[in-house]
Amino acid sequence: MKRALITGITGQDGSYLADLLETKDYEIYGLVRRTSTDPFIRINHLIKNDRVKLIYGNMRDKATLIRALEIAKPDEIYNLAGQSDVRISFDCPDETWAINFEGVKMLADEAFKQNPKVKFYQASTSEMYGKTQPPQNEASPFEPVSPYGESKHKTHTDIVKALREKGHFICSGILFNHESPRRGENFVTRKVTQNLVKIKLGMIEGFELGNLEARRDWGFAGDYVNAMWRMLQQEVADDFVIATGVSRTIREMVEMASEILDLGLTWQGEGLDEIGITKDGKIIIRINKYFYRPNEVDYLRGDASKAKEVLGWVPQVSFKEMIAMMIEADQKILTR
Ligand code: G4F
Repeated sequence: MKRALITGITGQDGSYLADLLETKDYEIYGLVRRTSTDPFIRINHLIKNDRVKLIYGNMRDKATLIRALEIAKPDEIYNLAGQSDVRISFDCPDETWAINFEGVKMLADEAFKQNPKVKFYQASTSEMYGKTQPPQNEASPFEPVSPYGESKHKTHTDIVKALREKGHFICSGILFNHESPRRGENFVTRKVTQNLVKIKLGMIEGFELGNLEARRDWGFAGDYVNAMWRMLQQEVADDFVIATGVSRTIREMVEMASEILDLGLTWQGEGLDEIGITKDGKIIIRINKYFYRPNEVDYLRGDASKAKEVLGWVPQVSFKEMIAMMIEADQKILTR
């Protein structure tokens, strides 16, 4: 039986990955940070069935990482822990750096020290491309524009590439945006599905958004964790772009969610004065400068041909199916 250590197991990706590894009969260990709220909501089903063993730890605390590795004795490590909120990284650059770079360095150095043969997956990101124009693939240059993107880029070059040159098995999964009903409420897709459902149910009148024109390549998180696993089943470690190849604006995403809920959304005005109105004439969306980034990644559209060719990976869930799935889940939660 293979043993896996997942950092960030309570997050969206960690929880889907744990579900996947359970079906493959892994012994699963999860690194969990202590918080004052219940972080286990996404993996409660696995805890109750005793399918994951949780170890308290923190990417900023080396002793806890050493201990987690000693307990888990992993064959595979999936490093999914991180400060993953791009907007917040502008407010908290030091914390972002400490977790996304220094923490990974401590974990990877100690992991290969304890077991030089361990296979290591590093959660890299399309945010590293920054201003690079699409389609972005493994050969495209990186031009990050946020502290988050910079921290991930430096980890990709100075940790992943450097350790691989020394002969270790370490991969970067350059994942484009991936969403699901388990997505955190601060990310734009979930914020939109949740708030539109609340509007439909008469729980709120409206909500605010930032830049509607940025383009993202959105896939389903459940598909993307499958790509992570495939990367670590290869003989040779490598980096892979994971994306759908289709890009949409935030505006188009909002329109699709509104259409599924039959809100009859139309737009009026421009820039910060733009509003979204329902067919009943209610203003449900306003624009707030606060939600704009100091520096924006304007256009992401990934080319995942290499993942298709080498890993045999192709996305299974369409964008519309994913948004519908998120709306259905939010309806269930909010009418409970
Ligand atoms: O949903 P987002 O916050 O995701 P973002 O910044 O693209 O980052 C996500 O994907 C990355 C992969 O490229 C990951 F590495 C990262 O960890 C994270 O998972 O924002 C998407 C877009 C942005 O252009 C943002 O400016 O939506 C725009 N947006 C417009 N209004 C908003 C809002 N984003 C948020 N979070 N909230 C808004 O009200």
